[in-house]
Amino acid sequence: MAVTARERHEELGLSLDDVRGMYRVMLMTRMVSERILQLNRMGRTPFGAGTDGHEAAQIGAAWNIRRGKDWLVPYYRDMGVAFALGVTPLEEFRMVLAKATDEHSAGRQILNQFSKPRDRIVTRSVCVGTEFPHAVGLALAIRNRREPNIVFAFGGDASTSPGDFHEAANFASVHHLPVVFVIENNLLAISTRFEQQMAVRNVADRAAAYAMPGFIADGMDVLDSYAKTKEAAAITRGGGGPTLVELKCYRYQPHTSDDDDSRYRTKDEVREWMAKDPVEHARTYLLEHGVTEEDLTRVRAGLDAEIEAAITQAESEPDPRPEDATRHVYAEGHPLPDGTRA
Ligand SMILES: Cc1ncc(C[n+]2csc(CCOP(=O)(O)OP(=O)(O)O)c2C)c(N)n1
Repeated sequence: MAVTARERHEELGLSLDDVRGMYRVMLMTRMVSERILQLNRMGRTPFGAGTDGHEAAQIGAAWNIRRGKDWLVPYYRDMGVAFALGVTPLEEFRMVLAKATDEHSAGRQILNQFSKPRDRIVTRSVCVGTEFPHAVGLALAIRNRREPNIVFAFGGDASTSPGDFHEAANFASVHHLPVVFVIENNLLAISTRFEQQMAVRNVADRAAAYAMPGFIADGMDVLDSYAKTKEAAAITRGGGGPTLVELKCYRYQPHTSDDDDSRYRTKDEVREWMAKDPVEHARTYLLEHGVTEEDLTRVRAGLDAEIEAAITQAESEPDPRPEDATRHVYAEGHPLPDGTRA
């Protein structure tokens, strides 16, 4: 009997159904991201920060996170990571529209500051890099509690420039903590290009300074992003201490809905990266492996219906009440000097 070479996904321990599942979340992320920008241009949402171009990096890496067991500290561009862990378009639109029903911050934070205790998704501030000391503190806590889980801390390339990252990486490596740093390198920090913000050629080169293994993945390819993050996570899960994965990708939309990207990049550069569209790339892989066009059309139609229903539902829900402005900001119920309670 002829021995056939195993397919890439099989080599990684994934079924074709797993890859189809990854593709569904990638497409969901793309469609929601585009819809947020459209609604912004129509004056129906205040602000957006597109995920387009980061889907393979985010979903490939996130497929290694064990939901409800491992801890996730995402950054503001990580809608795809959150979707991979079960956050829904309805939750997203409640957040985007700052509705009272938003379970992540009850309409307090700007979009994508995910917070979901039951799934161990931990919120961070929008200040770039501040997530890393929090993530490392978490890693110390779970190590002290002898939890068999690990922490995934996400950030952009520029989040590895402030001191927060270096202090966190140093502490994690000295104390051998169970944390994987996952860095989405889209070559830009708003308008500041990669070469202007660090002298090393790769973010992964920084790992050596902290005696951590550093991996580089093609962040436009979901299977490579999955594979490299899997290797890093295996070391960290096995007690090998912190690791770092750099996912090389590109952001297609402006930095946010308030940014004019024509001032710092050419249309040609964007077009060049568009030719490597991670969602299209995953779609082609599925078609080459026997998934039909009809099946993928059904996936898109199902997502379309879910997303439109989510927008209608979220828009119909109440805004936060002015009298609740300080709720979820200050502790409630603690004793005051006059004997009453806050
Ligand atoms: C401490 C701090 N400095 C500056 C900013 C303003 N700021 C917001 S996003 C951003 C760029 C971050 O780039 P990167 O980490 O590469 O992530 P990307 O947005 O490209 O995904 C900057 C400088 C901030 N939020 N926090």
